[in-house]
Amino acid sequence: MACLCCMEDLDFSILLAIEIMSDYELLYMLREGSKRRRVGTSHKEQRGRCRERVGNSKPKRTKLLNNRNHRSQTTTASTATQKQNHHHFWLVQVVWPLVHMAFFRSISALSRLRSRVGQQSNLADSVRWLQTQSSTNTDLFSELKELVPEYQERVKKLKKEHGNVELGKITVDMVLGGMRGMTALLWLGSAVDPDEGIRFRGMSIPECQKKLPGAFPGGEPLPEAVLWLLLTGKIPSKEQVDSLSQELRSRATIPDYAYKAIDALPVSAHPMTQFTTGVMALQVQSEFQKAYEGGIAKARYWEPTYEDSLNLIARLPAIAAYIYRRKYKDGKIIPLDDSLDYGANYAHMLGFEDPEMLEFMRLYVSIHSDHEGGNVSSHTAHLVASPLSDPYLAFAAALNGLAGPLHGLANQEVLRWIRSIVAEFGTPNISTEQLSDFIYKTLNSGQVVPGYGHGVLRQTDPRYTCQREFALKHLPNDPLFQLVSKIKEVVPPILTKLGKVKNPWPNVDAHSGVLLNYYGLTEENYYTVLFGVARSIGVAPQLIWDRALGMPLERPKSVTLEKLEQLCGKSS
Ligand code: NMX
Ligand code: MLT
Repeated sequence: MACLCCMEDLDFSILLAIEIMSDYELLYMLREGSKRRRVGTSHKEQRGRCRERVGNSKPKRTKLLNNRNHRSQTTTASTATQKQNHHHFWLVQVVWPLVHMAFFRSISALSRLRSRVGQQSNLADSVRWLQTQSSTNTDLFSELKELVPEYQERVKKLKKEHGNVELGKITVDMVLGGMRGMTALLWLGSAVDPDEGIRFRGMSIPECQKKLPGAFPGGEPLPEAVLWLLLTGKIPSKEQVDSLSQELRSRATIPDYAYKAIDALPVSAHPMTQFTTGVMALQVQSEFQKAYEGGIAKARYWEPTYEDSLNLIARLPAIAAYIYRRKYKDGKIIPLDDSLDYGANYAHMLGFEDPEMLEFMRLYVSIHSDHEGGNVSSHTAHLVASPLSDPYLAFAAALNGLAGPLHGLANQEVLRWIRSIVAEFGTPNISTEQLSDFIYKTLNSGQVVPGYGHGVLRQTDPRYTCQREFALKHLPNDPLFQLVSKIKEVVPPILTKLGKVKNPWPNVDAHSGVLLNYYGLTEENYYTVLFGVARSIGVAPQLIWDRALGMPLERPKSVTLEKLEQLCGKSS
């Protein structure tokens, strides 16, 4: 700690303290490790982790302990009472080695941090780096289990000490305006800044692309990595992500009755209707429902919620692919490939093998996963889960919200609209004037321009931008991509001129369709199913945390029109 006092840079001191704390945490783990209840393979892995860490420091420890043994033997010979021996034993055998170890590890931490901080742009980056370094556990459940008490404590403290802090005021506009701008939900995984867009656990999309493991070096972030990040707040290593990929594959078996439930619908049913039906059929296997009926204690609700969530995420691609093949292809199921990651496997089961399409699917699923808690699908899932409905019930409800054209169905509407432009002019290669006329035609017929505008964003959606970058790299000459680029120039000034649109810029849905179409997924009515599969990766972590944090049943207060008028009369 002496080193800390010499530090001029406060950030650096904080980093050092974090590193030292993680060393003490390790000592604590070594001591407490045997007491922990272990689950499945995670037990082995955590034991492995302890062994590995002990193993690494063994030479130092052995030397120290040998020295202490030597001194201890000498001392024992010269002391008079057993009591003194006892005290000395603890001092020499336990306390002194621990102090030594912490000291030397702090010195080594200091030197590691010195070199590391030089490479980091800011404190947040360095803290995240440290968080990554502090975990080698490849079992997500046990990783989460370690975090739960800490988060519970934080929430308890907030409630106890700051329960009355005001976060804003509620206006009539908010009540009549879809609760825009009303901060009323806790959501751990992500937050949307109106100008910068989404951050997953504080990380922007470019940061995720740089720091989360991909299928190959420099590849797009793997959806499994996003899941790990959203759930734990930690950047996973490639080893952790590979382990999660494997775990998801091992959970991906679909009961036959789920296919039969979908088959009971006419093939003409919209893919989203078929998808929700499939998810409802999967609910039959809910671990949470079983555990609740078996009388599980509230403190452990999150555990079967975790099981349901991982099973749900694991099984969605196969259900979704079945719907695609049933509706648009030969109806034959393409089995999961045990060598592929989550996003690539989904593409493979749909029937695509082009490595570029597989890579696009990784990006697609990652960026569509989460968009804080207030969007219709995420909020719906959280609301429906709040009376302890299990994750399948909650997610099926979320999908029904996603299926609305102002939310997730917009991706379908965008490609349909783009196709109608091409149909109108007989070519995608049209002038700015022609495009402008078409946009006015859309608006004058009382429709919205799909893919533009947002409830929170006030700038171009970074999810649009990263898809554009992908397109620029892989399909710059695609005529529909070029049309999408032209639309991005022409729509915003027109929407701005209307004077009422708060965000004239493109959102995530403005771009995805042309990329999917380019790679051969041309059936736009299916696009929202892709969005739905991805959204499970953002929603499920929050459902788990809702149970771990004991979040209550959601039940806001409504107001009648008469009461609202009366309240307004009073305040004017
Ligand atoms: N085209 C035409 N009018 C629009 C558009 C648009 N793209 N966006 C907003 N407006 C209108 C909106 O209909 C409203 O008109 P009115 O007062 O006559 O009802 C007015 O502008 C004010 O709306 P905003 O406050 O700017 O937007 P709001 O937060 O209410 O709605 C959306 C957000 C996303 C629902 C809206 O922008 C929209 O309908 N966009 C097109 C559909 C779309 O792309 N949805 C996908 C959103 C992303 N996602 O994946 O979920
Ligand atoms: C989403 O991804 O959920 C959409 O952008 C809608 C939203 O955030 O409201």
